[in-house]
Amino acid sequence: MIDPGFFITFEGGEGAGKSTQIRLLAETLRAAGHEVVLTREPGGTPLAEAIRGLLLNAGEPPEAMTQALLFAAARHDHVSRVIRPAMRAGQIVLCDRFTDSTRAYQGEALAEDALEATILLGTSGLVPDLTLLLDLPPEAGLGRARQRGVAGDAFERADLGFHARVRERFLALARREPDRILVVDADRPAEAVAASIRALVAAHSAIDLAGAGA
Ligand code: T5A
Repeated sequence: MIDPGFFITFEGGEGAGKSTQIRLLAETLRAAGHEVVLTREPGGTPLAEAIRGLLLNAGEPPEAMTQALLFAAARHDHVSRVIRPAMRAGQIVLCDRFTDSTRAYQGEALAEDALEATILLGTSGLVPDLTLLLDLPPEAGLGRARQRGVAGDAFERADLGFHARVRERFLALARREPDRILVVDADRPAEAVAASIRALVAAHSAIDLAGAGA
């Protein structure tokens, strides 16, 4: 059975503006009268948030397969307890990072078939209806993230070359699935990025952005 809800994921490198943009889109959708669930990965449930702490605050990141399995375990809890129920209830789910982050970050060290096997376990086959890839040079994103003055997590501390390769893997995924993954130039003021996102959502979904309260 096809769920009546709609599932949008936000992807991109560190500091690309995902949290900022997901909040702005949620405000627009709620003002238009939609029921919206805003969530994130790793996280979204108490168990998955605990796994997030293990992954991001570890001194040394665990091996890539251990990472992928922990992301999959967190995601399974998140999908089954939060995302699927919301989709069944006809809600719009906005998620800050999802499976494409696993492909872009853990894809460096793992063979594709092994990585896809962990992704399938974590999602039970759930694929986003739409993915907005916020793209900008990693220097700019890391600079933004560091300006907040919060100590970087285990992934943020990786070298610039790693983040440049993460960006390339995200862009390669967008080339492979151009109908699902839409690239947004995130190297612009937040309001300009938000306007592009509203236009893309309007053009690529049946969601009415100008509904009731808009
Ligand atoms: N990970 C995750 C994996 O390795 N595999 C996986 O499967 C998954 C799911 C998650 C880490 O886990 C890894 C990837 C990550 O390294 P996280 O805390 O979610 O960690 O990290 P980020 O997603 O990178 O979170 P950030 O908060 O750093 O980045 P955002 O959400 O992209 O950016 P945002 O909106 O918080 O903005 C950052 C700063 O920039 C400013 C904001 O005000 C803020 O100060 N800003 C702008 N400044 C100028 N112009 C704009 N347009 C701006 N937009 C925002």
